[in-house]
Amino acid sequence: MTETPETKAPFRSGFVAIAGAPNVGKSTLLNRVLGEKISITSKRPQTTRNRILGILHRPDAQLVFIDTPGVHRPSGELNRRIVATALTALGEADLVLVMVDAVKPDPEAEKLVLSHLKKSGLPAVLAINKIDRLPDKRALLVLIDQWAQRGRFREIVPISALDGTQVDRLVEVMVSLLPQGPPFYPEDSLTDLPQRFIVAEMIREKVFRLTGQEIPYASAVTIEHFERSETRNLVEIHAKIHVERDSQKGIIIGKGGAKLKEIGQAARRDIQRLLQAKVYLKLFVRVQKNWSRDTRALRRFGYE
Ligand SMILES: Nc1nc2c(ncn2[C@@H]2O[C@H](COP(=O)(O)OP(=O)(O)OP(=O)(O)O)[C@@H](O)[C@H]2O)c(=O)[nH]1
Ligand SMILES: [Mg+2]
Repeated sequence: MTETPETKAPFRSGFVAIAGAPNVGKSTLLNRVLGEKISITSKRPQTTRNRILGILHRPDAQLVFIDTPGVHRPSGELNRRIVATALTALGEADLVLVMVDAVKPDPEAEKLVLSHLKKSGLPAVLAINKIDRLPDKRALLVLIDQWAQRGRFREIVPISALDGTQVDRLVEVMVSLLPQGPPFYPEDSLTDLPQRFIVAEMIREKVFRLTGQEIPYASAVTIEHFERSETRNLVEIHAKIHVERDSQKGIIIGKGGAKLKEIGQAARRDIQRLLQAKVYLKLFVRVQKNWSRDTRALRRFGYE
């Protein structure tokens, strides 16, 4: 009996920055790839405000994804910091995953991303997302053709982050483009973010999803108290939702406290799943005038 030597593919690892216009589905893709929700999503643009790191472990590779805020022309101090966060992430990456919306182009943001990509000299893959919304295959072929002319992508992969179409294929492509090398993070780690941060994000997501008008953009969340009782598998959390005006506080609290209750209940469900424990969540609303323009407040709320 002859034995053939094992031809094992070399282990690959690296950082993948997910970059694109606001609302194209970057965070949805990250959650889909990880099979866990660590990055918040909403139908509104500018949901993500920080660099969100998520680690995918495979037998042959480790992909460290950096989900970034959507790139746009910033107005105001908060937005300026948010966009800077996104563009800085490019500097950390081995590979850039550019994401675009198949049905809603954003020429200004796309131009900005492409020009930074070019400056970085990094290899890039393009994901054309939301193809579930395209009328037919022909429309997709036209899009692929247009994008092939616009940028120098190693590969263009049409996907649907929402229903998972072609996401596996996209991951395979990215693995093949990563450098060879050992993993960066231990096998059981999903993110480098503290649990408290993700908890605050989950509350912010409910504010994004359950309130309208200017409220989402005028709010930030901080965790004031976080205590785990191991004996009872219970976590007690007190969080503050900061808004800029009394009128906004009124909207968040709602008639007889109904809106705040709704936000709390929805957030609690997500947080319980994340922490694998029963959660006692208490929410407070605080008015801090013009926090989004106040350097100290921005830093305290985590927007460096
Ligand atoms: N139909 C469809 N909707 C999608 C798909 N992927 C994401 N979405 C939706 O698009 C919206 C924006 O998704 P997000 O993941 O928050 O987008 P993002 O790029 O992270 O946005 P920012 O953080 O604001 O930059 C949400 O309502 C998602 O459900 C997709 O493949 N198909
Ligand atoms: Mg996002």
